[in-house]
Amino acid sequence: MMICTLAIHAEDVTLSGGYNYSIEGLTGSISVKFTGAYGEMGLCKALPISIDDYKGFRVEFDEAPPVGVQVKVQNATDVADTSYPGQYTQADGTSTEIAADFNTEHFATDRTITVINLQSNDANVTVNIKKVVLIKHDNTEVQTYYDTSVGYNKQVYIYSADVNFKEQYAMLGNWSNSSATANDTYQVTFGTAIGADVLQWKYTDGDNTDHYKNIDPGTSASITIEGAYSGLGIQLKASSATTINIASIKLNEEEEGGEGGEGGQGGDSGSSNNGTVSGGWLLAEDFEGFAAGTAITVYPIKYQAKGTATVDASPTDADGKAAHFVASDYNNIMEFSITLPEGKTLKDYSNVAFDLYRTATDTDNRQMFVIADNVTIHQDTGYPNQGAKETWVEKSYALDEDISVGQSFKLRIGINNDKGNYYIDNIRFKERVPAGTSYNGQVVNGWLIVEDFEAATSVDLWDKNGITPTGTGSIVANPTASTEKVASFVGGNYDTVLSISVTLPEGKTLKNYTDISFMLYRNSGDSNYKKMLVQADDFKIHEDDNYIQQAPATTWTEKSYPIDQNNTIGNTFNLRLGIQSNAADYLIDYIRLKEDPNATGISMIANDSEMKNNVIYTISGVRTQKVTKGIYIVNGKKVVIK
Ligand SMILES: [Ca+2]
Ligand SMILES: [Ca+2]
Repeated sequence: MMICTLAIHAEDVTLSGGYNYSIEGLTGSISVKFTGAYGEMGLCKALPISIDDYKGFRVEFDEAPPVGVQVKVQNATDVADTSYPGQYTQADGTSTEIAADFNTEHFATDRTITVINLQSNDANVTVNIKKVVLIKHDNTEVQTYYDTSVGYNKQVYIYSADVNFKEQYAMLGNWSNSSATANDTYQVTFGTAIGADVLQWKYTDGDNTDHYKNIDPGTSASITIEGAYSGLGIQLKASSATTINIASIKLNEEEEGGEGGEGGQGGDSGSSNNGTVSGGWLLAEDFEGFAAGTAITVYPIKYQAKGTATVDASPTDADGKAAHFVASDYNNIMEFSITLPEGKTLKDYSNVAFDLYRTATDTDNRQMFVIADNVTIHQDTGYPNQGAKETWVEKSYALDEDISVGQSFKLRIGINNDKGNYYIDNIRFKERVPAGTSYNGQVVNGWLIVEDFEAATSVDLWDKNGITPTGTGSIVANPTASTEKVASFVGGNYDTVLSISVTLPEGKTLKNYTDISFMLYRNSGDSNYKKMLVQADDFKIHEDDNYIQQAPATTWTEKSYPIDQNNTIGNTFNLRLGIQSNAADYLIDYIRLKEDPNATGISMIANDSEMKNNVIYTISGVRTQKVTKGIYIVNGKKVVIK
């Protein structure tokens, strides 16, 4: 059973062991990757030893280590000598053992051995150590254990099943990380459900502050610790001495898997696209890099933190992950650690956006908060509906040009609702762009950017009575991002709105899109309580039934409307949209169409193990449990099995 990886990046991290747990309980092999030339790791916990007690050693490997890997044996005299003498026994490239008697001539004077290390003269060499034994003069063998605190230029993976708790509390390891940053993530996941006897885990940060978290009995769990910890230990508390299975302990992302050939997965997560930029949007957090069940910090707007926040499977995609908040009181939202690219601060971005999915139980008409550290980016005025339930809606908020938030910060997002039950995904930031940079035609997060006005010099008007439009349409500077452009409409006659000529990508019609979205900014002089109209040519997408407040004044608000699929609008059309007002003074920007995932969304799934727990039909409509190569309908979605 090889589900355990313990991956420590040794360039800047050392594992110095723990207490009250038994490394003897590690039943599998330890895999060591030497990341640099002359990388080294300690092979022997029992040092110092005397050659009067032992005559030699043997190291067993799963496969023959390459020539260039050697065992180095030294005494204190050798260690003090900068020419590093000692006894070196090199791998022959074919044997799965490196073994030797201690050189009695070399150790004739100083008979106490202080170093037995494994060394690789070459970088990027991985070996799997099965067993290390010391051999006594009567040929009896004593198994010894690795001392992973010794050495450099190595990564250590331990492939194993179980760790024995000798007592109630066990420390799983101490890490020190001289170059730790606030964005580091330490993650421990359990390969099997942990027993009810493991109650709690604790970690101690670099300031020696203890942090505790309870574990739900009998459930698989993972622990995620984020922060700039220069020293860190993880302790589990059990009700009695016991054995638990550790699936993995990782610092940040494991660089690569499978080199040891045994890196099986236990509750592993998908790959994240964090850090990628698309259509001018930086994707900051898609949660794909987290294991399901990972705890998320709850941020209290006031009073103390309440509620449950975890990374869970996406409600619409069993393979995807999203942040899930279940409230138990008002004044709590989720908190995410964001680190922008090198040299950037929040001033370099004009918008923050994310996807919001409200479950059926999430109650309506509560306020959205978006806070970066202690700077409030957005708080709803009034109590608007945050969007349709049981579907993803995009929420986007403008960032002031003079916002003072640095490269790394805590982003606190959520709805102030004691009955809150919602998901957040794909937290992203729009780069402030130089004048004239348009992203029209690009697709960001499934949304086609139709018109951002960055390359526009004028905007047309349209009157629904077919008469000459009344009012003035123009391109003006964005009031919250002065280098950017937006469309302005001033005046009106209740029947005139903006008109934008749209050409969809080749082969697409309006039916390929399920929603339209744009940003609205009402200047302070804009007359309130008027109806919004959105139509494509003569096909009405949306018109308000009532005279509602479209948005609070002097802030950007996202407007989003579903598109009835019962339309015959083709590849090109005139998009007519705006507030039907006789005293209008508003801005519109960033008009987008949401791609229909059912029209375009054949997703790729790598193997059939990911298909478990799904409702699967063949393309001909026969329910099946087994899949081979081909196209299937999984949970109502078309999926290609490679
Ligand atoms: Ca996601
Ligand atoms: Ca714009």
